Amino acid sequence: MKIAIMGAMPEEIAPILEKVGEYKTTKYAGNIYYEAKYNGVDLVIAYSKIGKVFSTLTATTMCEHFGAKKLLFSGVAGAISEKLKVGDLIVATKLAQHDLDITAFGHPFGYVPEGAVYVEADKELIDLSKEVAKEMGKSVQEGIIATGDQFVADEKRKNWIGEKFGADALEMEGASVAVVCDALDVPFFILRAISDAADMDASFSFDEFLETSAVESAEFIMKMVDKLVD
Ligand code: OS5
Repeated sequence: MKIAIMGAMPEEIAPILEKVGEYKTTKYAGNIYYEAKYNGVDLVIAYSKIGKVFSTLTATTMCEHFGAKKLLFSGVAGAISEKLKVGDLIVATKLAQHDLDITAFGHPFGYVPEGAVYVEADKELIDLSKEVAKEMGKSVQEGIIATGDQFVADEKRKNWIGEKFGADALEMEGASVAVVCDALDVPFFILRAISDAADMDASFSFDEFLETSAVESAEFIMKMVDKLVD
């Protein structure tokens, strides 16, 4: 079984590449894919570049071209919930696109006909993450993640997203990856470590904590891989 591990930015997959050691690189459709054998399991690893379009392309490529049968996303996010602080981990139970808006036709935010506002992540992978959290002695929160093509650095926008979608954290790729995996029947898991509070200081906090938070997320994801291999 091949497992895909994706991030959006180089910093989000760097700790994973370091952990796997040796890999083969393949250029495909404008991205680099890293194929590795890790504890006897085949991995395909890539960063997509930022946003919903690039992450859709990468998730689709990992499943359809490289044959991934499960997809794990590792990265950072902005916090909405007051309970989430920099460095904390959040596992997405379901994801929504906060910038999808055809409300002029009477539809709710995040909805298009024949789609759904929320896409649910794989329950077995979420259960596995609880075991991993216990073994690592880490507290990992579960919650709703909202995705949009926008770096949110504004309290009002963040609160609106929190209220409209019941979201606990926000980022720019998770929901598009979720839509792809759901459509292709590939179980998926989205993990994010908090880098900022999506407020007026977000860009400074992001710059300061991108690397350390990305490592937090990547270490947890690799423990998930260890468990999946067992
Ligand atoms: O991937 C984007 C979404 N990520 C999660 C996130 C987030 N999303 C929305 N709002 C927030 N408050 C969020 N906090 C965390 C992180 C990432 C955000 S976009 C950051 C862009 C930073 C950057 N721009 N240029 N570079 C870095 C340098 C560069 C230059 C050339 C090639 C690559 C990088």
